Amino acid sequence: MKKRVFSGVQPSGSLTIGNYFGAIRNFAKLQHEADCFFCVVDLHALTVPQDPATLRENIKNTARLFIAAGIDPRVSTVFVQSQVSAHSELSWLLECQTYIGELRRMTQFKAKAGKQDVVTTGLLTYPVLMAADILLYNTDLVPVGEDQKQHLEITRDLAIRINNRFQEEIFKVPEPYIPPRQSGGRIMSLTDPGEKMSKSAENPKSYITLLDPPDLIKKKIMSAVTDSEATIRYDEGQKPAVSNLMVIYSLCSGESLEAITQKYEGCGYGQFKKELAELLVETLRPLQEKFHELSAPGVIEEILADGANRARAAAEPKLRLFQEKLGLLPFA
Ligand code: ATP
Ligand code: LTN
Repeated sequence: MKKRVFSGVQPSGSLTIGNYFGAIRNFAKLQHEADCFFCVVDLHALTVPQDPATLRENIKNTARLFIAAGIDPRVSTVFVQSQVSAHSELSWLLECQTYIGELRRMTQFKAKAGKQDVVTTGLLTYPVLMAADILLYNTDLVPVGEDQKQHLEITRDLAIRINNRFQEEIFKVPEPYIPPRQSGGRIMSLTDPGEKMSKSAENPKSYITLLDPPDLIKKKIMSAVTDSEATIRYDEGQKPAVSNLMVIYSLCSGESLEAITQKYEGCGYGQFKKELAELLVETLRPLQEKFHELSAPGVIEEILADGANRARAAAEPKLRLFQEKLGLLPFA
């Protein structure tokens, strides 16, 4: 039996190279060995304010980028969360099994709540909806970046809690699939190497999107912060900014961090950055070309309609099972 893989990406902006190296590139790799579901989690994006027209475009563009990055919609199921109502339905049932205290402790909640004037309940219960996404599909593996580790732990805790309560395996307990930092698990901001690169950050110089044109990529890399030492070596603690650029270089070229250190011995940051920018432009070029082909009217809509049908069929039996276990009436 093939393993089941599920992951989601928020349509909260244009996807960054952090999303790509941390998650989406691995989606494309996993689809050949596992039965994969990749979801544009639009309901999660609503936990912070969104402009409706922009959100609608971002939902379609996120799905287009999945496919441009190598996900084959005939092999993997690509769909939009709000089109499969089982996600919202299970989320409520799980909320009734979740403690407020465990949600308040989430670092992402604390960080995002600190930036809002008012904090909605959705921002707090966000990890429960994520648990619903994952648990509906009997998921074995969840490929995500390092920042999602805590959310996966709460998903596992919920599954274990419910299975214990009913004394049977209702939900499969999923495993995280998180790359080490040196392989893209946490790509840092180009302007503040203490923060992760994020598509909803205020300063666009802090991130590179998958659709940035070559000139803009070059500008952003050339203006990325470094340090005053002027040597290229990997040291996360002492040289976080340069280490981050080296990780991006290594992910683009396939060279090890040691090989990059040797190659640039005695070179200044200027030459290293210039070559990194060129590498990144070449890495993103095929993806950008494919993205534009997918922009023809109706193409992505058809893929998503088919994906939603497949996802509904896979998700509904689990929702019905849990409803019945809880004492709700069987579905007529
Ligand atoms: P937002 O800025 O709206 O919070 P985000 O850019 O953090 O969004 P998500 O949609 O939350 O992106 O994440 C999609 C996937 O990309 C998740 O698996 C997440 O762990 C991964 N990811 C996000 N940012 C990074 C990063 N900087 N490095 C590695 N992986 C990342
Ligand atoms: N919370 C995740 C997005 C997300 C997700 C999921 C990831 C929502 N549901 C299910 C994996 C599996 C994020 O912010 N990156």
